[in-house]
Amino acid sequence: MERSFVMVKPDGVKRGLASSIMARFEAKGYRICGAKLMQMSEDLAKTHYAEHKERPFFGELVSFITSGPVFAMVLEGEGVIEEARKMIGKTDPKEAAPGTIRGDYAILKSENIIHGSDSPESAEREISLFFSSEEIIEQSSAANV
Ligand code: RTP
Ligand code: MG
Repeated sequence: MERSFVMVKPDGVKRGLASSIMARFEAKGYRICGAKLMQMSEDLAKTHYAEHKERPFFGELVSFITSGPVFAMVLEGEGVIEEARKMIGKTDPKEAAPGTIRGDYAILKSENIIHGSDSPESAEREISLFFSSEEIIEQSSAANV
């Protein structure tokens, strides 16, 4: 079954939105198969966002994402990678539609509340970067009907 990596960023955790955001994914029907509050190290932040290392905002992005705890999740369900990105909304909250997480909770592109994997390759890479295999719990789909 398809899995994605989703993470409430430090701004979302500070504002007390982690549980509301997790609830949206559960209500949609995705299973939570891993979840934890964690403080990202600078090394982890640089590896996670390595695709942006040449961009002018890279330094700010790394300091923002390490500025406080994040709430990391592994979600499972059919089509979850693409659908979670739709639920998250566009990168710039000003362009994100109302009803999306960024559209409902954020204003600034630099503090846009949540990250979600953008492809099957990113999902696999990010899940293994943030979670050990023991931290991911297999759930039978029967338990979630
Ligand atoms: P994310 O990786 O955090 O889920 O966001 P995303 O896919 O929607 O956007 P991405 O292009 O991967 O950018 C990663 C994060 O970098 C910040 N950003 N700032 N100043 C800028 O032009 C700019 N562009 C991107 C955003 O905070 C974005 O979430
Ligand atoms: Mg991205």
